[in-house]
Amino acid sequence: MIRPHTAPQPTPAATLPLTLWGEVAEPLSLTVADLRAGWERRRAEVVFDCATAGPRHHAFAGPLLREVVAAVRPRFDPARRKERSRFPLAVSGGEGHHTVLSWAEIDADFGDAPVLLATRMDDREPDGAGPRLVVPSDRCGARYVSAVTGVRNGRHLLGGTPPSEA
Ligand SMILES: Nc1nc2c(c(=O)[nH]1)N[C@H]1C(S)=C(S)[C@@H](COP(=O)(O)O)O[C@H]1N2
Ligand SMILES: [Mo]
Repeated sequence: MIRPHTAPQPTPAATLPLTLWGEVAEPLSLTVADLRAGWERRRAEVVFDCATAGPRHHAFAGPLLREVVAAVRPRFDPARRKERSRFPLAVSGGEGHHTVLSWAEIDADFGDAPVLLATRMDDREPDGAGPRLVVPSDRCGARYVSAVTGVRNGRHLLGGTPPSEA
């Protein structure tokens, strides 16, 4: 009987593509290689704090989240600031970890935060690790989601009528 050297491994989440979906004109799945090739690379040197592991210092590089999301054309009228001000983004990654941002945080007319989908950390480019959300303005590390597989866009994440008014 021929035995493989190693047992077959399940596909790690980190090798899955990143899918931009939700309230967008064109959903899109991107590999780490696509992210490197398709957008201008920005750098961010950051310090963030982890409740369990202490302060982390890293140099990240990759495209701006807002430029990648712009490619799928989120369904808001760009000329209407109120629409942009209430458009949410939910980012999911490895271990089922997920978080939310608002478009206004990253929009140049509002928070203008240079949030990245980093493909490089400390001069290493581990393709298997997947992209990492980098939020340089955050003091805590919880939104530095690693192995990002999804960015869900849209107003369906918010809104509605408070029960007290229904
Ligand atoms: N996919 C994923 N990303 C994650 C987490 C996680 O559990 N899963 N933990 C977050 C938290 S709480 C912190 S503090 C940082 C820790 O980053 P490090 O492991 O590179 O030090 O990762 C963040 N990103
Ligand atoms: Mo953390």
